Formats: sequence, structure tokens, C-alpha cells
Amino acid sequence: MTIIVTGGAGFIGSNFIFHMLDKYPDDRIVCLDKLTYAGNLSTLEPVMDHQNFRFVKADICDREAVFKLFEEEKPQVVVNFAAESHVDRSIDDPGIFLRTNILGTQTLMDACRKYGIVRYHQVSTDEVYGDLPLDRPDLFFTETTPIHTSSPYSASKASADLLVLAYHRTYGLPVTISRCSNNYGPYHFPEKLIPLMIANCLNDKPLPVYGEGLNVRDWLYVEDHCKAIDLIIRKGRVGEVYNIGGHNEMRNIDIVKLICKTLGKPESLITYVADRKGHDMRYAIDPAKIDRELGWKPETMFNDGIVKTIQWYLDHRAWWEEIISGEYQQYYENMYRGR
Ligand code: NAD
Ligand code: TDX
Repeated sequence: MTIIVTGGAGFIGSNFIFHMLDKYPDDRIVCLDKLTYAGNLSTLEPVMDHQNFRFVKADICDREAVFKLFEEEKPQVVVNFAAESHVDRSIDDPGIFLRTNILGTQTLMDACRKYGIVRYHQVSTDEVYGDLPLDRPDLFFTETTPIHTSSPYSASKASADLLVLAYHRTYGLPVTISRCSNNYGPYHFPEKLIPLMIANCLNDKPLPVYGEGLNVRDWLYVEDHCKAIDLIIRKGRVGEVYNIGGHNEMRNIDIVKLICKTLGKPESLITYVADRKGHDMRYAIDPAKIDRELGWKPETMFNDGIVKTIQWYLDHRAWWEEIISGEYQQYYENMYRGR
């Protein structure tokens, strides 16, 4: 089987490629990635020479390049991870989010229609459901929770989801969608909460917590997300949406304190900064459907996963230090200056 994985030089896509090549060494994986600021070819170094792996640098919005690749590879499965993924950047400049996340999805599905595939899988997010109040811990997102987005990022992901379902209904494209909660683990780009706090702690820099740090996210170890997608593309029902989450809700401030404690750094590094505009309060996934239909359950508990993750950042300093030098430095200055 040939699988095109878009966005495979990013955080979750790269972990997915490692998982797939390890588990199914006879399947061919073709990674299509534009290598934006968030894509890193060095991440894929361990598999670059794998005989069943090919990397192609291209934009998912580039119709000609995408169609050419489909013509060459005739994939059976497409898994679309490629996206602009950082909420703060979408608040700053929404345009590229609409282009990549919506029009890129359309381009990929048009290629799927033209060349024929067995499955198109859209990697979506729990953020399409909006947020839940802190005082209603009994409420969770299910697959039938109405779409109710807050940021340009989540609006672009929700738009793509609707387009995917429309291509299924209108053209009969065999699609599935997964909506996962916050991931953490190796190769997480250091602009996101957990890797940013680890990197800043290690450099004895202030730890910028938005608002009061009371917002809740439902954290899942990245490998568990990859295993869930693997199951969905093989056994999931066409036309269906599957929520993925670990029932592991944590307040931001508690995560930051845990990172300080694990690294032996003082909590005095914590700095409360201006809140994110439109900041979602709480995300919480009900993963009952994927458990019931596909037998998926998270395997890594947060206490183990966070220790493994911190250790990974300690062991791979060169990977993230290169990222936070250069262009990223300018982003950091702009995002956090005077906040
Ligand atoms: P990431 O930002 O780490 O990686 C995105 C990758 O997509 C990068 O390699 C980048 O170069 C590539 N890319 C961006 N624009 C492209 C384009 N136009 N053409 C081709 N490639 C392009 O993102 P991530 O955290 O790995 O997220 C992957 C997917 O999972 C996204 O669709 C995101 O919405 C979704 N998701 C992420 C999380 C999370 O916690 N990180 C949770 C749920 C869902
Ligand atoms: O410096 C920070 N300080 C801070 O308090 C950063 C970067 C974040 N935060 C807060 C904002 C959020 O409440 O931490 C929480 C997590 O923030 P992010 O890591 O930016 O993730 P989030 O906004 O929850 O979105 C993530 O999960 C869903 C991914 O980036 C999305 O791609 C995914 O869809």
C-alpha cells in the first residue's frame, strides 16, 4: 500500500511516519511537506534512507505539484496533517491559515477524486467544537457536539472538515475525520505550551503563562494519536468523524509548575502575561466512539509521557536550539514583547 502523508516534517506527522514505517515496513510512505517554519527535514533524518520512504517538498495548495505526485505514486491512502497549526499566529495573521487549511484540503481531495483512492483521512482538532465552561466538568465534546469555533485557526479547521464531509456526500469520496485533543511528545515545535516551557526553563528564561493559567487542555501523548489514526484508516467507517482524547485534563499553570519541578527550576520563573484573544477555557474529549467501534484506548499516562518528553528535550538540545535561533527569535520577540 502507498500512503501519502502531508505535513510529515511537522510534529504529529513525523511521529506518524515513524510509527507506520516501524509497524508496516512493507508499506510505502510518501511525505509531502512545504517545509514552512514548522517543518523540519532534520526530524525525518532517521527514515530518509528507508527504502519505502520518499520525501517531496511541495505545497498542498500547489495543484500542479500535488497532481503530479498522485500521478507518479497512485496512492491508496492520503493522511492530511499539513496545516498552519498555531492559534496565536492565526490571531496575528489569519490569511495563510485559510489558504493552507481550507484550500490545501480542497486541492488534495480534488487529486483524490481524479486519481481515485481507498481513503482520504483528515486530521482535524477538538478546537472545532469551541470550548466548555470550567464549572461544568460533566460536559465533554462528542462527535455530535455542534461546530462552534473561536479562533481563525479553529474556523479554518472546521471549514476544512465541512468541505471533507461535502466531498463525501457530493462525490462519494471515501473520507474519515479525526478530531484530537492537545498532543505532546518528541518533535513538538517550541512555540507550543509544553516544549516552550521546557526550553525556557532550560535556558532560565521567564515562563509566559497567559491570563491566570486556569485554562484546561486534555493532553494526549502523540504516539497514542498516531495509533488511533492508523486504526481509523484501516478499520474506521467511511464518512465518519472520530474524536480522540485521553481523559487527561490539566490546567496550564499546573503543567508549567510540573515542568519546573521536574527540571529543578524555581516557580519564580513563571510570568503571567496578557491573555490570548478569545482564549478557549476548556477542551475535553469524549472518546467513547473510537473505543467502542475500534477498540482504541490511550496507552501512555500523562505522568510517564511528560517525563519521557522532558527527557527527549534534554537529549535533543541541538534539534530545538537550532529552531529557536534565527527566524523564530523574531517571532518570539513580536509575540511576547510588551505582553
Ligand atoms: P505542525 O505545525 O508541527 O506541522 C505542520 C506541518 O505541515 C509542517 O511540517 C509544515 O511544514 C507543513 N505544512 C504547513 N503548510 C503546508 C503546506 N501549505 N503544504 C505542505 N505542507 C505544509 O503541526 P502539528 O502539531 O504536527 O499538527 C498536525 C495536524 O494535526 C494539523 O492539521 C493540526 O491541525 C492537527 N492537530 C494538532 C494537534 C496538536 O496538539 N498539535 C491536536 C489536534 C490536531
Ligand atoms: O506561551 C504560552 N503560554 C500559555 O499560557 C503558550 C504558547 C500557550 N499558553 C496556553 C494557551 C493554551 O491555553 O497554553 C495552552 C496551550 O496552548 P498551545 O500549546 O498554543 O495549544 P492550543 O492553543 O491548545 O492548540 C493546540 O491544540 C489543538 C495545537 O496548537 C492545535 O494545533 C491543536 O489543534
